[in-house]
Amino acid sequence: MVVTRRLPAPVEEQLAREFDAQLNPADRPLSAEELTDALRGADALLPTVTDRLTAQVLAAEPLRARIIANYGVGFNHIDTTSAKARGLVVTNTPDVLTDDTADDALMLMLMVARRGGEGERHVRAGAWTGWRPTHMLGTRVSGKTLGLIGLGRIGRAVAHRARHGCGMRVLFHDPYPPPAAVVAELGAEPRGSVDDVLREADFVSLHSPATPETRHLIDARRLALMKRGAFLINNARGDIVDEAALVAALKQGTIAGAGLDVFEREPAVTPDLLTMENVVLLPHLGSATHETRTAMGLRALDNLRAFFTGAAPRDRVA
Ligand code: 8YV
Repeated sequence: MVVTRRLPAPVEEQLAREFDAQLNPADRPLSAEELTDALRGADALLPTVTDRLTAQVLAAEPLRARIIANYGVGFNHIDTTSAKARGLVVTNTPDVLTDDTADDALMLMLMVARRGGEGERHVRAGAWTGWRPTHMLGTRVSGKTLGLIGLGRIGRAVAHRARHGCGMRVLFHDPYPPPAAVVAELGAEPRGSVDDVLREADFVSLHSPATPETRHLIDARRLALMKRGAFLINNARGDIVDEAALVAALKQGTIAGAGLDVFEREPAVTPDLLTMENVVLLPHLGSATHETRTAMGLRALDNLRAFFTGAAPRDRVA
């Protein structure tokens, strides 16, 4: 099996015990040619978000691989239609990263509203002259209205934290909502459209998968629907937001700020964002804890183990 990136040590150790695993100790991203070679030479590939498994890569001939066990819940970097056409099974790693990713969304929300990033830069720059009643005032989070676009596993974990931790009112739109009992227990209020959520929310947090339908879901028109004092939070996928439109909206004061963990062209970030104080920028840290990154690896391993013992891998997505 080919493992495309360096993984936490307990995962690599277990992989090496159970499989003939080609690891990547230098952690250098593989090129398209190297990914194609891996599909030609190995029975399984364990890739992640930085590996673009396009139709062209998946056209590898002769194809030896039978399973792509993705490390991560999102799999928009894999052309699943082509994978299916080639008879490749694709799995992901849901559940284990839900709580940490929800924590990350809360962190972004609190940091941007309470000017956490800006304040930290201020202190580190030696610019702080001392406490004063009017210094660096931000926006209250507690008791405000949070609008969730997507109420899947992560959206629900964010709703729970926001409601019980910050006493927020939670609205959501999801074209595939969870059962009514789950929504009722969360105390989240459904809205019939994304636009309806945007009009009412003080904070909008994105928790949809990246699909052709959600590409640039948040565009100039929708940003203009948001309240002028509202903040946009995205730790789902960069593709969901039209980054150029977001930059324009931030420049024009259409919205108050943004907390971003993901970007359209990672690791590139639109240069204008780097100079804006009302924007929090994190390097795709959603699931980045020791606990979760190990659990993600072990979950990918579970899928591989099941597949090669002839059982159905529990996280099959294609
Ligand atoms: C990962 C993620 O860090 O799982 C996902 O979809 O975005 C993050 O948890 C990374 O993208 C690995 O796939």
